[in-house]
Amino acid sequence: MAVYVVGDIQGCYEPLRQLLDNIAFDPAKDTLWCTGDLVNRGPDSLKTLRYLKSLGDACICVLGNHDLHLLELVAGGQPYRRDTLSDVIEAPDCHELIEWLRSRPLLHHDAGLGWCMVHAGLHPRWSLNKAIRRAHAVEANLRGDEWKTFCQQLHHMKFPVSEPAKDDPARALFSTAVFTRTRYCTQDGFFNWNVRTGSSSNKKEKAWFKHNRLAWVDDCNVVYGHWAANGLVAGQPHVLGLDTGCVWGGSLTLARLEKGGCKQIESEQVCAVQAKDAHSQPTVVAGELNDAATFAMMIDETHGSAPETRRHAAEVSAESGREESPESEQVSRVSGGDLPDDQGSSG
Ligand SMILES: [Mn+2]
Repeated sequence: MAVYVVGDIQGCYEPLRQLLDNIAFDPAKDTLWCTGDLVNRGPDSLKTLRYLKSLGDACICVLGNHDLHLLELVAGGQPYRRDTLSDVIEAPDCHELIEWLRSRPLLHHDAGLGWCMVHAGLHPRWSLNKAIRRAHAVEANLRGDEWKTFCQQLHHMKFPVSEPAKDDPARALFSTAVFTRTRYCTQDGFFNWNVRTGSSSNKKEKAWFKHNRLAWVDDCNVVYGHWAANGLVAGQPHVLGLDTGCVWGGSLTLARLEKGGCKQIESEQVCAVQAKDAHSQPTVVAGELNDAATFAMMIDETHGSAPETRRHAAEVSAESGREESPESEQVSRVSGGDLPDDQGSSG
């Protein structure tokens, strides 16, 4: 009866299955949480979706920006050059998979466990209850009859940098961006949707979980993905960041969640597999859930504490900055209009 949470899969189906084999995941007893970005850029988006859907109630996924991009494509949006979503779109069961995907939540909260999961982040001024209300409002749009209209808005419109008024239709766009794209924001809730690596030049902007006053902090711990350039964020008071960039040549990381919070996330609760590139067979870098030594090694590799691995982290960060185009290409779309794929991505 364990709850496991895995970081951004992005179609890396083989590493996922290897990771689940390593922990002897049993869907009859265990639950798998996924931090979103289930699909795109990796080789096996279709297999990944089919497998996660087949797990039924044993799997809880929140939506990430790449998952929303898939919904946007089905709703008539334009594909990006590096998309690897055509296998899903051309699949005979595409309709069933899309219906399943658009009914996934943006936020999942387990009160008994004391953990909440989102893809990217939360607003510093949102309590947990307010965040749940904001997520429900977006989910109603995605699950409703007008879901394609909403996805077209997500695809074409610019995200507000701060929260619009209650009756402003852009509020749902802003909430969607908070849950699925957040990295840097100010204490007052002004979000920078463009900076994704390194640090922001605006001193008031910090990583969303690093502000002094966070309205949700007394209500739950938060597990998230999305920020591969930051690598594994563990041992923090309130957050657990699990996107270790499998699709960029990093690793796919899984943790076992328990009551009591992030400081209890110790070595024996985390394991990871690494795929040299997204198309090769994964190798275990920290496959024993109780092997503290290999876990420490993995932190070095993903967090960049040794010179060799700092370089690796920099490569991952540069790569993700250049390639994560459902974000960057939206930036180019709204600011530059018809820039080619690779331009405008530096934000
Ligand atoms: Mn993401």
